[in-house]
Amino acid sequence: MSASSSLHLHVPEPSARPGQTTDFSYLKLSPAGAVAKPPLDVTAAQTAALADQLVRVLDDDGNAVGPWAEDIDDQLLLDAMHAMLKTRAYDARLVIAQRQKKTSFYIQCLGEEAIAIGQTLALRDGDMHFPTYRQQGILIAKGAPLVEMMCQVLSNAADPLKGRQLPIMYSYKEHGFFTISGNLTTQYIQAVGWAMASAIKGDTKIAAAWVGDGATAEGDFHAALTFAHVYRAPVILNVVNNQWAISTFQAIAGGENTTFAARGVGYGIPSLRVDGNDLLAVYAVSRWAAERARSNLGPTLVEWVTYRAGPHSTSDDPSKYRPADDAQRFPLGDPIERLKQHLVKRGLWSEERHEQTRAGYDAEISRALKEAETHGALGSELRPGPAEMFNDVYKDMPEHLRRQRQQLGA
Ligand SMILES: Cc1ncc(C[n+]2csc(CCOP(=O)(O)OP(=O)(O)O)c2C)c(N)n1
Repeated sequence: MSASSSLHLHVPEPSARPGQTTDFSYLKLSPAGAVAKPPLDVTAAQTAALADQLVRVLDDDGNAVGPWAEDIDDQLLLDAMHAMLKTRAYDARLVIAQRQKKTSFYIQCLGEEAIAIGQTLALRDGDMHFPTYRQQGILIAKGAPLVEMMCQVLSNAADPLKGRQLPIMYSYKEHGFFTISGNLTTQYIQAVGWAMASAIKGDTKIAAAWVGDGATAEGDFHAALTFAHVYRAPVILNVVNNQWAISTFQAIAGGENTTFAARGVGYGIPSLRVDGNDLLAVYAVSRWAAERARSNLGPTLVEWVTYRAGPHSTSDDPSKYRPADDAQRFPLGDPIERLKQHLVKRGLWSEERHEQTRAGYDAEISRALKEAETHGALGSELRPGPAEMFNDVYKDMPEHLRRQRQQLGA
């Protein structure tokens, strides 16, 4: 390129659009077992090379290999499988409920189940997650009440949030699940503040911050990393790189020729890039990061490489912007299939048991939805009364809100 050629901007594009075939070589995968496990007190600079590789435990044959392969309790792996199957069944049923006009909106986490569930199982009760709308697996892994969660999605008379929130924007303090906000990335800096508060109080609890690849482009992401590094806050900074932010490819959020894990290194935060469809890798790395946080060694940033296998939401049609077979061709496969292969290999699981468990959850979820619907669904009269609209804006209702409530006759 000659120095006198005219300037132009580079606009990143995915390698394929509908009807074409994605070239996934941009992912730069490491073989299972190939990436080192550093000591807990590793420095950010020492993780620079790791942030460009990919921690993986499960190989193509379902064996657990390498330095991150831990002695994981059989029961924990079975719990993870159950939570993943239950989450997938929950999502599938609520997508249909949206099509049946029982709710206005839904967001599934298809293909990303291992990440939220693996990390939840690695943390303790009392730790606090600051999730996005795509970590319902946290609630399901923690055994949150399914019927009540569905009542929130249906905005019905039993909705714990009284119909004030868009479906799926749950809030469960008792399950360590911070109130979801529609404004991307706000929770990231809030998680760091919560972790700082835990340290100020001399507590032992840690926070988990969650964000998507697209949302890392928000200013709050950078503020969160700075604060987390400066005060060595006990927080896990999760970046779920599912390659897409609605119709925009991760390259346009800043992922081209670099990784989201590499961002953390620049802020002085030890950072890893991990196979997000490998439950064993998710669990091992989450435990490592949690142990760092609990040992006052500060934050860890983890980029989880995965693929958003479903539409962004029930309002989205991915066939307009990406190849239809992308999820099937994604080289890290499906997290449930990969764990299944491993569990079968360990003699803990079988095809029959898998199918039975899957069908069992389908039935349980259908029953739960029926029960939730007895409290109302979209379009029914059973819903929170209009007076609820004025409560909880402030701790005590000010005069002008009282007047407005009166004007409504509520
Ligand atoms: C501040 C803000 N800007 C834009 C939006 C609209 N919006 C909702 S989800 C989304 C994409 C987020 O993508 P990503 O962070 O990659 O997460 P994913 O949905 O893939 O899990 C956008 C742009 C929003 N909710 N908030």
